Amino acid sequence: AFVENLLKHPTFLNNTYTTKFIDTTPELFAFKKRRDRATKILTYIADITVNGHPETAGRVKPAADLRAPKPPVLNAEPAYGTRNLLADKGPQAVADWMAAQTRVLITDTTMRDGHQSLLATRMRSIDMIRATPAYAANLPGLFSVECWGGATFDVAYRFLQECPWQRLRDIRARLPNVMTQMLLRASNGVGYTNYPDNIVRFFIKQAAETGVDVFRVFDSLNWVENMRVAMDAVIEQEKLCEGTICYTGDILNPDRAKYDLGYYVTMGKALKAAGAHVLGLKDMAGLLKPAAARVLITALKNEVGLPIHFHTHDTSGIAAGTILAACDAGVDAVDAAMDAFSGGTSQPCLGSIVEALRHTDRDTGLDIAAIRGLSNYWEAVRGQYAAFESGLPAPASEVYLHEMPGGQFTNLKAQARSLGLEDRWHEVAQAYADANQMFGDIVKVTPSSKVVGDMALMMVAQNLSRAQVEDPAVDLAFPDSVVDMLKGNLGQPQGGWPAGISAKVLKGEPAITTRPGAHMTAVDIDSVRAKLARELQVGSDEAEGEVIDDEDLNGYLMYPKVFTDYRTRHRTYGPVRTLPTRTFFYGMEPGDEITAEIDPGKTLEIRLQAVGETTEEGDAKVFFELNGQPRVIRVPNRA
Ligand code: BTN
Ligand code: 3PY
Ligand code: ZN
Repeated sequence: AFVENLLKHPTFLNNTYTTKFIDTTPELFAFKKRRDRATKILTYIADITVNGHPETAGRVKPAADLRAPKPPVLNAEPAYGTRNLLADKGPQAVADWMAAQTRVLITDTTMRDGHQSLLATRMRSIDMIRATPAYAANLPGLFSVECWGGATFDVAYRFLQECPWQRLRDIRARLPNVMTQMLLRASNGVGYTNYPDNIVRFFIKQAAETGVDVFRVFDSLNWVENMRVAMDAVIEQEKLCEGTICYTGDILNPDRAKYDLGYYVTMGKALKAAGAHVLGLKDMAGLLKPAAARVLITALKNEVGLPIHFHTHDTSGIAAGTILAACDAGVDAVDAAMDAFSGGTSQPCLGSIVEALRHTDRDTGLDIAAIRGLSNYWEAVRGQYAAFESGLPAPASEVYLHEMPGGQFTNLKAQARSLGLEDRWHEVAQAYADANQMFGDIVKVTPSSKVVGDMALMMVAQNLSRAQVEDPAVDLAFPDSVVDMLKGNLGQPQGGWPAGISAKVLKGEPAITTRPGAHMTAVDIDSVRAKLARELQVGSDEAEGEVIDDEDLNGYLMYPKVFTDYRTRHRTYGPVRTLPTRTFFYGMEPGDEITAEIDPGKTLEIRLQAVGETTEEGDAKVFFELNGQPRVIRVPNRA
């Protein structure tokens, strides 16, 4: 009944939604492809069962008695929500509606920043897709569901062996009434470096078509000049453009005068002039303290006049206090993560914020039982990813020293571990702060935060002080990312790059001070498509049925090697995104039975019978039952 309702939904009918499978697979080949895909999936399960998954080796295993995640019961048909308003009346009407609300509007970040900040971005699409109908049915009053962009794009292809576009399409199909939201790094797209303007536009057009409603656009140096191409493209797509200020420093601290109240108000006005429908305030490290939030939100409300959407991280443990202060000061919308994915380096707790505001004039009106139902589901989901828990056991005021973004913290810690520096973490934190000052006290958010992180790891690994790094007499090889940034390839920070360190890093090479995109030639997208088709041998027997559509091309343009590696693995392993998460990361035990829905209504029932001896050639024989029929799969035993 839900699907029927969805299909009849006016917004849905207006859309050109079809599944990619229908688009790209001639019916003629359906039978053959189904059989092939089943064999591929069995090969994957056999491989992981015999050899283990490279990413979970040596990591904590999920509890053996972990309850299976059970999505909440749907209470109602999806009620009219923000997405309907956007489709009916356009983005300016959504912004006007926001400004007219007394209640605080809430964005749920669980499916993007929540797992990016707590689980190294490893949440798989299947766990999201199963939750999405409950958002549509039980929480239609949410402002938006952040579920795409940031690091999720890259990680989907690179580590999860799944297509990020398909994730978006699948979420969109189940969320007809509430806006989806993505995080876009302006000219850096969803990557780590500036892309040519036409690639940025091509990407945004595709994201809008596949299903993004709200684009939170930021620049890693807060350079509005470098945000215009992306903002214009969002506006052209008639989607909600959230032009975003990244917050750093402390407006109440006279020693950090570079980023004072005037700086943020000026930037807010520039974003409004650039066409933002909504002003995003992105406190990526969680540095905005409650008293400062009161001052900042009040000033931005009065002097910019756009509705304000506030995002923060709970690394310090006081982010909920900041949110409540922002609510007092008249913020329009705030981000929070479902309880089970909140706290620490993630967003503060959604259910608790909703309850804190209950029976006040800013009551969100959200159903706390519906929130609990979803959070209980997310709690069971999180348990399956125990191998990727990397976090912070307790709140840490150290964040005010290092100023690391919540989304970077666990990643940098993992990088430090891989370099053997984990027990020197507090030195990394200090070096990060020193590197920031050395670069002139910059905004630190992807990708500028990665550059500061690379510099900090080098300083700790080589026992270098800031003074030594800056000393012209000490010869050093700097990380590539540092050279690239000081060449101007990420854009310009407030006040420009410091002359001393620039001269030392650049060793006489030239730097630009104008917009990087203005120096890049447009990519000929159709010739890239042809080249990629040749490289992947699309049209050959091996690639039977494959096409390179605009979504694929966008993946390739952002991450060429990551994309082609993904496609190559896909040929061997098939649609492994349909496997349950435990199977994907740990394989199966003899006697286990799972199902995998490889197309709507087409389900594989898979039972692992036994893992046989390894042959003289080094192959393990793995015995399955597939839809009741015996199947034997051989995989190389590398264990
Ligand atoms: C990765 O590349 O780390 C994630 C994708 C999984 C690749 C598969 S897992 C089974 C086989 N064994 C490997 O080491 N890689 C592939
Ligand atoms: C990203 O760009 O991925 C971020 O989360 C920045 O905060
Ligand atoms: Zn964030």
